Amino acid sequence: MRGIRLPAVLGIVNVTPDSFSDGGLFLDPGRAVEHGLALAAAGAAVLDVGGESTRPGSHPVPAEEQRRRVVPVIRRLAAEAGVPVSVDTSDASVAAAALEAGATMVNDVTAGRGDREMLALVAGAGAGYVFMHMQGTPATMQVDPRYDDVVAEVGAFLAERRAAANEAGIPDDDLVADPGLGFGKTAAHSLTLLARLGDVAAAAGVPVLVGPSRKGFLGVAAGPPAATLPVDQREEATLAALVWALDHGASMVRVHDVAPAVEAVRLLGAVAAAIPTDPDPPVSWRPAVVSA
Ligand code: PMM
Repeated sequence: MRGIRLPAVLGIVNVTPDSFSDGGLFLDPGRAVEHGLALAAAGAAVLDVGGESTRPGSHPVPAEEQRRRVVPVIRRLAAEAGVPVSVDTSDASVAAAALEAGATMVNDVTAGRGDREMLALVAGAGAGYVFMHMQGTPATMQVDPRYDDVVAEVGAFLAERRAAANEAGIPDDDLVADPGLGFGKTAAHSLTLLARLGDVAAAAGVPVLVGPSRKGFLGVAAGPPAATLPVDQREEATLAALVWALDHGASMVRVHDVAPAVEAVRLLGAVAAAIPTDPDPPVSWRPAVVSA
């Protein structure tokens, strides 16, 4: 992704009354801007501003209302935050208004299938583009999602949407693919996508973003047996998931709580830098000899 050093942390600014974990907290534009500035100060490389919740069971928000929510926030963050601003929308008219207000990236959970104008708009603006896999629509996507092979199907979808974006004039340097954790997927599907993220990234052919932050599959997988962690107790599981993802092929993570994610990125970088390259390493780095 041009202009963004990878791996990168995207900080979420939801200007919505009903997002699943922070709905209503930042509906007031002043509070949303304050929150975005705090996320940038905590090390977010990008701020992702959205005016439409895509939580399971949600319905589309009219474009005019999305514009009313996000444009004033994006205008101020683009001027003051010192980091690129992305707009989380699948509506091209909302994306156009956001780009005009200073956003330089579009995060589209429909990967261009929600609005036929989207790919051409992004290409014409020379903007960055995150395109995500989703089975169905938010209204019904969690009603019995099914795949024969979730990794192959999501990988093929991302490859097809990358080709469509290229065809519309968006170069690979501006593209980021997202397997869409929790979007038309059971907990097992999301875990399988994380487990085989390297295969998903190879199929996509462009940098990969994942958004595990506070999602339901974490509550299922990290909670005690036969229980689910409530949404306000999923930060540790979020961190574990994103460390796994960054170590297995992700180049970007989209999170609510930026500071721990930034620390995790730094730590992974430090560990990677400490990997010995010496073909004849000192004794302490050699595996211990276990005698029978
Ligand atoms: N998740 C949500 C919203 N937008 N965009 C991308 N690219 N990937 C995601 O996983 C994603 C997204 C839902 O989470 P939120 O309501 O907390 O923002």
